[in-house]
Amino acid sequence: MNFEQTLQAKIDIIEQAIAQYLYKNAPHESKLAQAVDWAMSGGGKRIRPVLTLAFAELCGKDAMQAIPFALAVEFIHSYSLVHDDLPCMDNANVRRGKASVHKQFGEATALLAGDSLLTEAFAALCSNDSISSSTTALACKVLAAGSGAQGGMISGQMTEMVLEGSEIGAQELQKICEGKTAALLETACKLGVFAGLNADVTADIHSELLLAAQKYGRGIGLAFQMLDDIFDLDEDTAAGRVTFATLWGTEKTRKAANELTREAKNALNVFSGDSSFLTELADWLLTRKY
Ligand code: GRG
Repeated sequence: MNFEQTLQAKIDIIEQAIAQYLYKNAPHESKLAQAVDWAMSGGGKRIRPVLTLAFAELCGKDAMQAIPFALAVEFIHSYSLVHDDLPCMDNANVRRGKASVHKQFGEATALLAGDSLLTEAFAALCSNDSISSSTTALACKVLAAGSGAQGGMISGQMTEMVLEGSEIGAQELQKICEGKTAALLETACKLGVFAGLNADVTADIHSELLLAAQKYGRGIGLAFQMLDDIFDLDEDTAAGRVTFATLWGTEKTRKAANELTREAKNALNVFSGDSSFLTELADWLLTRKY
């Protein structure tokens, strides 16, 4: 299989796992179930869960063992998009080419659908029977840190809100993006390593692998944001926001994204497994058009 086929095969596994999970664990109230379904289906690139599966494989495990961790990270990502679209945040009417959850189901239901996905993420994480309870506990901590307010996704979002309208520079912007975008991508990679090792993940060799996964996730995460900023510039949606593209222009932003991708790929050298898929994924993210 070539890269694109391998990527699609992983996405298919994830789509099936999401559908199965939601079918089995649908919220009791049917409007909420529909809103959760709406948030989870249609158009997401599924980059984060793909990363989790790929890192588990890089560490020598079958991707299927990483499914609950992959679902957990995609649930967190999806909840963040639902909440980010709310009228009190970005007030976005459209997400992934269709009505945002609050436009379709109302604000209160969208809020609860996001809450429900956030909660379900931790339930999914803990439902991994093939992983030891000590590894699951560590994975839980990592997911909370990556998505939370202590340097994680929430902290990036909050910093961005606080600094909105101020003349921030590249350093502050990078800090925001490390939280808002890169933290969850790093988490996706680290959870893959947890699923892949499923052993004493605090051993020295394992912490080296976790650090490498984190470096890779951070590098592709920042590059990912830089590309998004270039798209926003093209589409004129940046509207007064400071982004890498408004600060540096397209050419410098692309160069920086290339360099971050190069560093991300280098970080994979400490793994003894075949890292070609993750290398190609990093390059592919640079060439994506959406
Ligand atoms: C919890 C309200 C709240 C916000 C958290 C995630 C987030 C911060 C805000 C969403 C807006 C945004 C542009 C965040 C940066 C991360 C990013 C580029 C998200 C989009 O990820 P993709 O492109 O989305 O992977 P798909 O639709 O493919 O899943």
